[in-house]
Formats: sequence, C-alpha cells, structure tokens
Amino acid sequence: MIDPPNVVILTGAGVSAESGIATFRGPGGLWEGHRVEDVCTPEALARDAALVHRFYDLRRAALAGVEPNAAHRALARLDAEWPGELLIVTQNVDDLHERAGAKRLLHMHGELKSALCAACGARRPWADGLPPATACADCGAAAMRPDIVFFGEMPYDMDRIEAALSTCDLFVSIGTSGAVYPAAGFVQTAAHWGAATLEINLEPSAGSFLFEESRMGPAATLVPAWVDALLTPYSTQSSPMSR
Ligand code: BJW
Repeated sequence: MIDPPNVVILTGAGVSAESGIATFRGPGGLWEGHRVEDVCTPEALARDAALVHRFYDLRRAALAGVEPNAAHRALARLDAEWPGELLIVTQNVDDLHERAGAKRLLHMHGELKSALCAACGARRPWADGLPPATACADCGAAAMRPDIVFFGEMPYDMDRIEAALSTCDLFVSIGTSGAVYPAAGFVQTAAHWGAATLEINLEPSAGSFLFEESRMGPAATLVPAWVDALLTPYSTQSSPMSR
C-alpha cells in the first residue's frame, strides 16, 4: 500500500439520516407508502410527470430545513486534510456533503438541486419548484426533469468512479444498504484491485460479508472517530518518526 493510501468513500442515505433525511428502505423509509415504480423510473415520469415532479419538489424544498451532521463534517475535514488521492462518491441526492465543505465529491445518482433536459442532456442548477414541461434554456424543448438517476438509467461519472476504484488502497462504504447496483458492487471491484475494505453502517448491509472489516453504529459517531484515526499519522503535530 502506498503512503498515503488512495481512498475512495461511498456514502448512502444513512450518512444523512441523523440530519433528518429519511432513508429509502425499511420502516419509516422514504419509500414506505410509495411503490418505487410509481416515482423512480423513466416510465413513471412518462406516465405521471406531475406526481414525480411534485415528489422531488417537496424533497428539494425540505433541504432548506436540514443541516450537515458530524459525519458530513468529518468527511469534509478528511477531504481537506488528506494528503493523498481521495474521492467521495455519494449516492445521495441531497447537498449535505458540499454544504459541509467536501470538494472531491461525485453525485452518482444525481442531485435534487439540479435539473436535466431530457431532450438535449443539459444540466442546470435548480433551487425552486420544477413544473413539468419547463423549457430548457439551452435547446428550448419543454423537457426539464429532476436530475435524478432513475432505475434503468446509467449513473453519473462511472468512468471516473471505476478508475478511482481500480487504483484505491482503501474503500470505505458508509450508510448504504447495498441494495442498489452498480454502487453495491464497488466493494468487489475495489477488493479485486487489492484495496482494503471497511463498512460503517447502523446494521450489517446486504453485502457486509464482502468487507474485510465492519463497524456497526451511527455514522455521526463512528465516522468522526474513523477520520480522526486515519488523519492522526498525517497531522502536522505528528513527527515522521511516530508514523
Ligand atoms: C445508517 C444510519 C445511521 C440508517 N448511520 N447508517 C438485478 C441485479 C443487479 C442489478 C439490477 C437488477 N435489476 C435491476 C438492476 C439495476 C438497478 C438495481 O440495482 N436494482 C436493484 C433494486 C436490484 N440499478 C439501476 O437501475 C442503476 N442503473 C444501472 O444499473 O444502469 C446500468 C449500468 C450498467 C453497468 C454499469 C453501470 C450501470 C440506477 C440506480 C439508480 C438508483 N436511484 C435511487 C433513487 C434516487 C432518487 C431518489 O432519491 O428518490 O437512488 S434508488 C435509491 O437507492 C437512491 C439511493 O441512492 C439508492 C441506495 O440507497 P441507500 O443509500 O443504500 O439507502 P437505503 O435506505 O437502502 O439504506 C440506508 C442504510 O443506512 C441502511 O443500511 C441503514 O441501516 C443505514 N443507516 N441510519 C449509519 N445513522
């Protein structure tokens, strides 16, 4: 392993749970009471655009009432202070990682605060409600939709993610159930290329057995402790002799 190791971090809904954003699956989850296929597929969007746009308008508006928690802040600190390669890949569509200060960040499943033109593919920052048939400022088509990766659509930045996974020394998965691919397969890709693997989650995920190490508990407690330990050898107070 090189020193400092290359790090890739995958985050999921569990990292934002303690900020008050519901996770997807399980009791009280965001999709309790909704059928996934009613809101989260291209077919659902085509069938009932008003329902799908309203669902995402409500979630975009709800971002104003939540704040990053200690896990987001710890990952932003790691991003700022880590002397080596690092990439945070989030499946989350909220903006809490960037509001905490993270820079080396990819949103593989899209962003609530972005709109996508279904006709020309242009992406635009979007803060307010997005009525169906909103015109695209680039091509003029009445085709702006939530910039969310639905089931059956290709997640963003897969080339960059695959490249980072193939060269990382440490892969850490935080707050994700491991129920959705391709993200659920990242641990196997990273391990295939020789990375050490760590899972931090409230409970064992579907793919827990694929990780070398698992730490179970709330992200806002476990992530700051993990980041502290990872950064200690590289902190300015630490003498090279103690590493
Ligand atoms: C805490 C905590 C705390 C709670 N602290 N932890 C059959 C086999 C394999 C694949 C497929 C298949 N059939 C179909 C597919 C593909 C499909 C898929 O995976 N389906 C599965 C259901 C099987 N995937 C796709 O379609 C993807 N595209 C694709 O595959 O393209 C083709 C391709 C080919 C080759 C290469 C690459 C691509 C697209 C997937 C898009 C997912 N989009 C969503 C919706 C976003 C919109 C929205 O927000 O409404 O993204 S789905 C939803 O799930 C969302 C999430 O990002 C994603 C993952 O959920 P996450 O984050 O894991 O949340 P939860 O709720 O499931 O889990 C939370 C976890 O946190 C739990 O474990 C808790 O315990 C824990 N937790 N509190 C720590 N305080």
